[in-house]
Amino acid sequence: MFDKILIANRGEIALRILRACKEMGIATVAVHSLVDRNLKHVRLADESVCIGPNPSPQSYLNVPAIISAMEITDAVAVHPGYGFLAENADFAEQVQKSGFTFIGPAADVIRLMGDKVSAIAAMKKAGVPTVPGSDGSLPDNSEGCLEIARKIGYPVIIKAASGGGGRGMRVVEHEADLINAIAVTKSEAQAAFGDGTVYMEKFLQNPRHVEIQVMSDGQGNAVHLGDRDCSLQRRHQKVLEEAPAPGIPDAVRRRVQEACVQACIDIGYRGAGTFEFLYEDQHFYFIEMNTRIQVEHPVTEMVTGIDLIKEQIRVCAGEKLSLQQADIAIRGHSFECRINAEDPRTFFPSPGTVNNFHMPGGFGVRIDSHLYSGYSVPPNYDSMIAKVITHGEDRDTALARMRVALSELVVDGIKTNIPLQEELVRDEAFAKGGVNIHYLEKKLGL
Ligand code: MV4
Repeated sequence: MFDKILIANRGEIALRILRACKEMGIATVAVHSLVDRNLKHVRLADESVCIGPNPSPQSYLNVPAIISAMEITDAVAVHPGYGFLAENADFAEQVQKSGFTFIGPAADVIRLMGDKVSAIAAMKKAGVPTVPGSDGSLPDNSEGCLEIARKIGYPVIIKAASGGGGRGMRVVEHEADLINAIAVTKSEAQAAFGDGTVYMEKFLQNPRHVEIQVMSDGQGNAVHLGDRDCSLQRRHQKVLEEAPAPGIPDAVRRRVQEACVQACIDIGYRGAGTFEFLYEDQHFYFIEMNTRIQVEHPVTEMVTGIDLIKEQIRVCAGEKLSLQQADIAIRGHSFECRINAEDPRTFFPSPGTVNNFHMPGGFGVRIDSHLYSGYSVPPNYDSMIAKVITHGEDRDTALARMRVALSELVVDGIKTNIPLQEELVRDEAFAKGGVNIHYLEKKLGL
């Protein structure tokens, strides 16, 4: 096992990783920007290093500073968390070339999944169901593109191969708009990602966002840990997630889960990963793979009883997967509400000092947060300040528990989205289960 891990992140996920390391007897190094010197995990880490000024390009994205911090502290591995450098293949490669271990898949696997065209091709080959589409990047000639779209049937969606997470895509309803839409998406992609490669898919009108969690050791062993429904989102930012995804027939679910496991083995995947699908009319359609631990991983931990961070660290240290598929059972239901420092109406970020923080508690309630009374939310980073997670023996119990938990939560001094979450957990359609990706934005009148 690793002697010492450097945590290349901040906030709640840095604290989550720190706790896992401590439980495993692994020494910890926190790296932080100037403004983050009083973060909870920095105080609790064995060592800490200031890696730069507040803007993330100069601190949490500063690769030389992070690798230098590993050298100075004798850390042997780096956990990237989510965001920042978590899916940066060049970072993973540099870490490895410097003689350290990146806690995640090999750099070339990150690269394979970062290019959505190659990711979809790899998944198709492994038997994972994909969206009917162009089967590779679009050709340069208009006639070829028109032909592909005619075969798929309108509406279609043009996506940038280097995009993902909702960046660089455009829906086309009519043939008359196709060629222009391709040209615009291409030039935007070239400007944003330095890669103008685009591909085409059938546009699914009312899907749900359902994702499958996997863990794999890169030595031929892989398992899935069930699914999550993350359909409640606004502008591609998830707001409230749950596990398992409600109302999916067992046979449909089993087929896609097995395909994901096979895909992990095929690509030599190592670590925690997530297969993102659109789910519509009882069919799964693969769209992207995330090669990191995700924000919403706790709902999977709650229903499986498995510590995903500890398992991720173990397999990335070269241990064989200790889990067997037959030992993994989904028990009950879990919800996660993301609490953001933002205006509940305008969604504008609202940094500032938290005068008073009261955490909910009780049976089946978990809070992942770095907040404490007196903590100042800086304006420089993501506005998520806490995750309220509940578990119950069934969906109604877990949801009732969330209503109680949110009613206890107090974050004084800054604006938060707690009022929005309070409303969502009382929403009738949401309580029934299975709302689609447009539900929240429609409800908000966007
Ligand atoms: C789609 C789609 C409909 N059809 N692809 C948005 C984020 C990126 N991960 C993929 N996205 C979508 N791809 C096809 N073929 C609709 C979306 C989409 C979406 C997906 C998941 C969660 C929220 C979303 C909100 C708007 C659009």
